[in-house]
Amino acid sequence: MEKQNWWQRAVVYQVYPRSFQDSNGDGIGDLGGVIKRLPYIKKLGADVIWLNPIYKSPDKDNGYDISDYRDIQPKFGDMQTFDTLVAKAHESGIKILMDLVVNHTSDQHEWFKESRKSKDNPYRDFYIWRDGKKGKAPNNWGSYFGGSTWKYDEQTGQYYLHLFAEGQPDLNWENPRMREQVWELMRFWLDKGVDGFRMDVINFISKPEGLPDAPNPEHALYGNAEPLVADGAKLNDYLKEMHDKVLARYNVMSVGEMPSSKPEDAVQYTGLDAGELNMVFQFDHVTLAANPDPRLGKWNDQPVKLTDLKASLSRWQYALDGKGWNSLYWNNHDQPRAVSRFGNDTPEYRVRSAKMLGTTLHMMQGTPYIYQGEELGMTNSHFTDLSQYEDIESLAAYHQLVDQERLVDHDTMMRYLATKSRDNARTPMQWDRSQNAGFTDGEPWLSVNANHEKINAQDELKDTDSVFYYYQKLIQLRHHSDLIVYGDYQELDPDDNEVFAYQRHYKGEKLLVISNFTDHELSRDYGQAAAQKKLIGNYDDDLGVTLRPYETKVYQFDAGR
Ligand code: TEU
Ligand code: CA
Repeated sequence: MEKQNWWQRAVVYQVYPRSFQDSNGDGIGDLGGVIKRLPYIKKLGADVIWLNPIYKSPDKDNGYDISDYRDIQPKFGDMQTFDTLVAKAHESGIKILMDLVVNHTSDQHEWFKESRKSKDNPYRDFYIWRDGKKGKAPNNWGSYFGGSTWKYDEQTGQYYLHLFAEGQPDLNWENPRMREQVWELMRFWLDKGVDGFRMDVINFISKPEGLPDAPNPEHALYGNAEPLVADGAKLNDYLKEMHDKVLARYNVMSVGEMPSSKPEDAVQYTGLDAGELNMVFQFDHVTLAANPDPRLGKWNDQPVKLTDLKASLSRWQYALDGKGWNSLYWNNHDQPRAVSRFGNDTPEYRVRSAKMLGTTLHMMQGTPYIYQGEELGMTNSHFTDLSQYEDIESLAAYHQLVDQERLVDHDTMMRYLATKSRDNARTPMQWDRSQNAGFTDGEPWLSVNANHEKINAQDELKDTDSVFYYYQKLIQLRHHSDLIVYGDYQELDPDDNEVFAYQRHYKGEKLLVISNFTDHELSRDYGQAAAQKKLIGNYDDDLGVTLRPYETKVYQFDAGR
């Protein structure tokens, strides 16, 4: 390979603007807040900020339902504030990645308003309209947010497709005029100086010919159509066209969100010479816990087996090495908090296990993503009352599984939500110990986690042993090491269900990473005694083959050893 691109050495910090920092007391984070906190992100050392959608939106799905691609959500600010943000970020050497949501728009987008007017409207074919079948929906697909993916529209007597909420109609990518509009809006932002895109469910844009029934109606909730709509026949063509007509003309980065894509698919999309995308967000390692009942979709509270997690991450490391490029993430705005899910968020082990997880991920090959608050070891929200949840997915799932289908009872569902709800990641950023954690002077749109008195940026910035400074060091190590950026990957002892160990090689040098995923002491010998250097670890001293609870350590071996 050895093709060097700026995004291969970069670390991305994900900002969920709604929950990051409020600057005007309305309880909603905004662009002014992001500007205020740029020095914090700079101090951490991240190279890129990925902003979740900040466009004009009715907010049915927190901005993933866009009504105007060229305007800013008024709650978040205006175009002038946005331009200031980009300028200030660039002044501090930080790039800005926008969220591109073009599998669907809002039903309030002008295109859709036109489209639904009449069958011969010039925008009709911007969306996917079908006749019903015997008075019912055109097929049996279930939406991610409950019910059918089809919504009947009185005005023209046809149904439109929405894989997500009713207010999120799917765009028709078969239509070249529609695609041209997408290329134009991408150029609009790139010409403003943004540095690339994270592309929402971009592997869903090519729908299967004829829109056939899904073979698994029992998965009615949470996208039983996923196997059919993911990685469709024309996806490569669309991505190549996007690359040739837009991306190739700018020095920017692109990451496609791709639920259920397999490594073989990702090699095609991210192939270093394929001319499509730079990397994808795969979902393997965040969809491991199997649910005994497929009708429940993602809802369960099963722990993940370490051997499964290792196999999953390793599979992607091997498959893309030298051929494509990985993105590395433990969590984001859709996933539970890393330390609560894969580590241990009790007071005794939270800090140790957060550092252990960070190390395990950041020493792999790929571009690491840090979700806001992960660098503080922020935990799941631990909500106990349904009224505390705001997320459309969580509420729709409760409604369908508890009220309508009676598949689970209230208490069970509350446990599932506490484990998997997207709101776990969306509680406000914990800046300090004050009542609303320094997030807002007003009433926060989503409750602040009570543990902000113990877990917050202000305290961590005063403590040299904090998760924050540990992440800062992880980032610095990557910036200065070709071994970490480019080295190949080799998993050690795949059957070990307690320790995740792997090594990396580059030009004769070797990196050895050892992480204890348990709360007890273990002993493992990978020849660490022969290392020249210990790069980082989460205990001050080193007991050699002994691994204390959640201990992690990284060793470097010189060339020729
Ligand atoms: O998520 C896509 C996706 O696959 C969702 O099913 C998501 O992973 C799921 O909610 C997890 O349980 C993207 C966005 O990241 C998400 O916030 C949006 O709601 C969704 O697309 C629709 O735009
Ligand atoms: Ca605000």
